Amino acid sequence: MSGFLANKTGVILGVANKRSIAWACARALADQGMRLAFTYAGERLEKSVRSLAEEIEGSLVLPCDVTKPAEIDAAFERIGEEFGYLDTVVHAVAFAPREELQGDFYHTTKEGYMLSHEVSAYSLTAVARRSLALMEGRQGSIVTLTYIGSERVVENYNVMGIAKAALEASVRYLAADLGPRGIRVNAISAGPIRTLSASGVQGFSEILDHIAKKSPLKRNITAEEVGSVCSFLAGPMSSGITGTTIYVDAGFHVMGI
Ligand code: 1JT
Repeated sequence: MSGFLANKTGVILGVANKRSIAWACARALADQGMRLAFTYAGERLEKSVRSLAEEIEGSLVLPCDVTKPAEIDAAFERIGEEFGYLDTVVHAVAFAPREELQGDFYHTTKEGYMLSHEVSAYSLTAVARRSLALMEGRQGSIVTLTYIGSERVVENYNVMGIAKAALEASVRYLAADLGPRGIRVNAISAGPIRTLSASGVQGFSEILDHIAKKSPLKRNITAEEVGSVCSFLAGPMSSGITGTTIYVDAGFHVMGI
């Protein structure tokens, strides 16, 4: 297969269904010739991920609940056995209990705080550590997803904003640690997109309307636009970029009032 990611391999964590940003990233990487492994968290998602992965030739599907160290170990061991090496990790995993994404932030429970950070922030470091051996000497690239709620107050985003701030700081520290090994680490700050995660978020339609009205491009972004930037960050065109956050948000983040 030709394409600028031919003979490269990658793993995507966080596909739930065909609307997932992770799925758009997978399509973009596969379109450039990358061979992919997909992970799913819990049996509930296995069928959906397997049926999507079937669309991508030669792909691998593995369980990996990022709160279970043994599952992360096993997933990377299998990737090593099947692929022999790894070039790209796409971390598209986040979770917070629904009740935490509404009302006042100060009501955040300790349990909600800890769980959201474990799944959405710490997991990047947990996964990065396991990928090192497989990425050695291959100019690897680690890409994660974030949201502007990490740097500005976005009503209802609440504890996820704190977790995404920790995730973005983790990107910088990991970039410094892994740069000497040739591994780059970056985040994509995506504008709001109607995905499974967004479903049930109070007032999500109003957020989309606001972006369409106020952003420089006067529209919302698509998951495919995030996928394109993901393939750019995975490939050789971004060889000088690490530790940073790239906005795929129709320019919304530059606006004041
Ligand atoms: C999670 C969820 C992480 C929704 C997310 C997310 N990152 C972005 N979104 C969409 C979103 C959500 C809210 C919002 C604006 C955008 C849900 C499951 C947990 C992880 O606030 C107005 C709440």
